[in-house]
Amino acid sequence: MTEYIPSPRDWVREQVELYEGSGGAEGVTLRETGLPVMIVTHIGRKTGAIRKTPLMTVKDGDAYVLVASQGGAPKNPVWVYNMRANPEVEIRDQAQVMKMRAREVTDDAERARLWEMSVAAFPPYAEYQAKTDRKIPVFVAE
Ligand code: F42
Repeated sequence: MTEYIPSPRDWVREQVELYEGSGGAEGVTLRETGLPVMIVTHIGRKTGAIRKTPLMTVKDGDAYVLVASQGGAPKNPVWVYNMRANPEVEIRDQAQVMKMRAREVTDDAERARLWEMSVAAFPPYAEYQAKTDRKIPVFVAE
């Protein structure tokens, strides 16, 4: 069995434990915002270990949009590199668990459409983009 390495960040690790431990009944929103969170399970590109990353839930029909905002930090979150190396992911949206493939969105028009949708779902994404010089990577899991 592949090893699971929890996030080194306490609040992230605890959210994953509560979310998965309750079968998607608890810990499913981002703190005071009350907005929905999903858990993206993927594989570390160097360790080969299982990684679990909570992200805001952004839906485009049956597909999910993954926004690598990391609060507008100057660097990409490292899950971006894991997903570029291995696009096979599992998305947990509350009690629903789905195997999907994550594709980085490179087409400008498609990114613009998905970005607008992401900001509508989670308005702070707009502030995060304004805070950083990097163009925030966007993936779509389908
Ligand atoms: N982050 C976002 O970017 N967008 C969101 O919408 C978002 C929402 C959200 C909601 C709830 C919540 O609890 C957290 C949320 N976060 C959101 C934070 C998100 O879950 C991640 O913590 C954040 O994006 C940082 O991702 P990260 O992949 O950089 O994680 C760090 C903390 C981490 O785990 N680092 C590990 C470490 O040990 O330092 C490395 C993990 C790793 O994947 N290692 C790879 C491996 O091989 O195993 C190697 C990677 C490499 O190339 O070096």
